[in-house]
Amino acid sequence: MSGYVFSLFVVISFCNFSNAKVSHFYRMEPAMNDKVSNTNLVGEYHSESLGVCSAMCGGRFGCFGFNARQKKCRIHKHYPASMTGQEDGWVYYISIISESAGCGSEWLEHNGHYYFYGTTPLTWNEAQIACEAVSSQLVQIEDKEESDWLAATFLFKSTCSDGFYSDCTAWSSGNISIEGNYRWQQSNLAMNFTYWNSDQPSGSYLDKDEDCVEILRNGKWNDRECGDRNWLICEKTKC
Ligand SMILES: [Ca+2]
Ligand SMILES: [Ca+2]
Repeated sequence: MSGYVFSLFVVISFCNFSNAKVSHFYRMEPAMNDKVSNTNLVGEYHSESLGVCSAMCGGRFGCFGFNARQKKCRIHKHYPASMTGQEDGWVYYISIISESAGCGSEWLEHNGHYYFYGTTPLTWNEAQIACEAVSSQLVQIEDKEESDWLAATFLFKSTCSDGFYSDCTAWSSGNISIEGNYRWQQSNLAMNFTYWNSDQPSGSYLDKDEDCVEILRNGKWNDRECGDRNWLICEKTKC
């Protein structure tokens, strides 16, 4: 029963999803269109629009189909391996990150933790939701070794521009907005170790709302406005 209560909560809390956000979390999967399957099916629901349908899915399930003619929404926990029935009007969307659920090849292991690196530009809140959708959290950095490894592995690229803060950066779970001091948001632990880039954090003395923490390509950190779109790194301790 608790599962149903949780699902209802998810639907309510994601009602502010807009159609525009669909493209940040999902990509269309034309191979599934005009078909149905009961494999991994969470349910079929009435839905007035694509936005409402994606809100029901909420970034927490692997994929969903929307049928505009029938105003129906089919939510699948994971991508179904085969589509068994033919039914016109269905258009399907697959979560960009949920495809990497579990610890598949896109999760890199380092010191017993697993890391996923995503280059779909998301706000800090969206990035947090995206990591939670695959049973992980935005990365929490315990020491210099971890920060240096993350930067060297995911962020330092020959294609980075000269603008040090303009690309090759990624959200961590660091945030100052709720408690008034820097914490790792999802674990709610205080930051015992910090590794700020020179002149950072700058939000307080510039009087700007730079409440979220990103990692730069040199492994050091910058406080940045949470509504900015950025790459993300998710971390989990078990698969
Ligand atoms: Ca960590
Ligand atoms: Ca800053």
